[in-house]
Amino acid sequence: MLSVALGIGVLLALSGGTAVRGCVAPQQLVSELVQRMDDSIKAEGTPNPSVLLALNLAGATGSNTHKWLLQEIQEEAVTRAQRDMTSGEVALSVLSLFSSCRDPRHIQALGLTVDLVQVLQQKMDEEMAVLEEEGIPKSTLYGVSLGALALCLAGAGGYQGASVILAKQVLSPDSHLSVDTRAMAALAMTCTYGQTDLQDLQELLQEALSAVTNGFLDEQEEGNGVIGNIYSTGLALQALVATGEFYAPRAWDCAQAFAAVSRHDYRLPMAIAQVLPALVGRSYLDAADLDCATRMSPLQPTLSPKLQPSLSPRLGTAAVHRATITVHYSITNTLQGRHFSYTTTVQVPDGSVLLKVLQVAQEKEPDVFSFQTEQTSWGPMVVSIHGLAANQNRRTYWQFLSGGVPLQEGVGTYKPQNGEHVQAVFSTY
Ligand code: B12
Repeated sequence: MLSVALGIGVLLALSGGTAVRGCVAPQQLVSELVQRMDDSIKAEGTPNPSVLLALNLAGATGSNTHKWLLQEIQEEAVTRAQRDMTSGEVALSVLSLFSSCRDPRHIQALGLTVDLVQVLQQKMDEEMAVLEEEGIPKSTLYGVSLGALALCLAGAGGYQGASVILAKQVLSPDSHLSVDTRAMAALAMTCTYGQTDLQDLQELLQEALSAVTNGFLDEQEEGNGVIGNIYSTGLALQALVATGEFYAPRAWDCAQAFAAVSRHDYRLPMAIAQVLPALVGRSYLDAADLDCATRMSPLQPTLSPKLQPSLSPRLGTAAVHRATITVHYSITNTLQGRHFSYTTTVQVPDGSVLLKVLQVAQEKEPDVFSFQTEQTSWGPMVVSIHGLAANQNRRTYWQFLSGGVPLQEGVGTYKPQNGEHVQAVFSTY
């Protein structure tokens, strides 16, 4: 398993290309993040196209787990894309397959064939129809951005209209898009800008891209390298890598940003997958632009013996002698149907993740604190509490807060402190 082709240094030396000059992170950091992602592949179970995409962009393509992941993603594409995937999920599959030197228009596995680009076009048509009718997309603007980016890289129709909407949203003072969404929209708009000769469209995109990227540079300065939070910083850095011409002649202090990234101990494969491309001077825009000719020669592994195997997050259930902490936990719904509000106090081993708190609360009072999770690319997402389920059509979800401030991590990652009060509040997005 540990035969990841970590000849990263070699590849980086070869790649050059699209990297912003001087903006490449220390090789040790890159190798360690690649290793963590590679270790996660089989442990996670569900194939994650973002991980494949990031490994390819970092040039780490030689491991057996990489091959296995590519095969799994192709199998998922032929069996699930049309029926079960959102536009964003199909787009991520398209990007990951492009970066694996596969033609997403012709994916074959398990004796089946699928044209993923066509599937994506259909899903984006649905997004656009809902957007035009209701002013919000079927999924999210983040998903629409991913879709527009993938269609643009595929040279397929249907991304220009989406990019116009993204540009208008970015420029609207009322839209309050997250850093993550603005970053993904910037990648889609940059691709569109490069593909169009329409002057009106170019001017609109230029204005939007200048607004997003200058905003990111301001936020980076204010946040000492962090743009939004540490988990949105990866995508924001990818956008800054790809959009130099829209903030020129202003300079980007990439060293400050990379120092902030180096200080954070990224463990979640998904978080690593979003930050890693920027650390090697690349972005999702480069997915269809990798050198497939040199891909076939496996590199020698240069694995550092210090690297730890399997660094995926774990529940705090195995500790035998750990001290316990007390956590207060509330669930509140004042949004829909019968309103309710309940609070409990539980003891869990010190260092437990929030999911453990929910589990102990449920064991104590199953009639009140019952809950359900769904496995996602970011770990377990709480989709229902006390019988009240999140609903994509109504745009409702269970939001988690501590001291009134939204958590920046999910229940599978966040570790509450002794005496902390965590609230789950049924909310809209
Ligand atoms: C859109 C979005 C949401 C939407 C999803 C709605 C929907 N039906 O699509 C809503 C508003 C519900 C949401 C909720 C939360 N989110 Co959110 N979300 C995003 C965003 C902007 C895009 C995700 C996406 O569409 N990806 C594309 C699709 C194709 O991929 P996907 O894997 O199928 O996407 C699914 C998962 O991402 C999942 N999801 C979304 N957010 C989260 C968060 C966690 C912790 C988990 C486990 C799953 C999850 O919902 C998506 C649709 O099903 C990302 C930004 C990013 N950088 O990735 C943040 C992001 C993933 N979210 C984040 C957070 C913190 C949360 C919350 C924990 C916030 C809170 N305080 O409550 C909650 C989840 C709580 C819970 N119930 O468990 C963080 C995760 C960081 C981390 N280390 O875990 C991110 C990275 C934003 C950030 N920079 O802080 N989110």
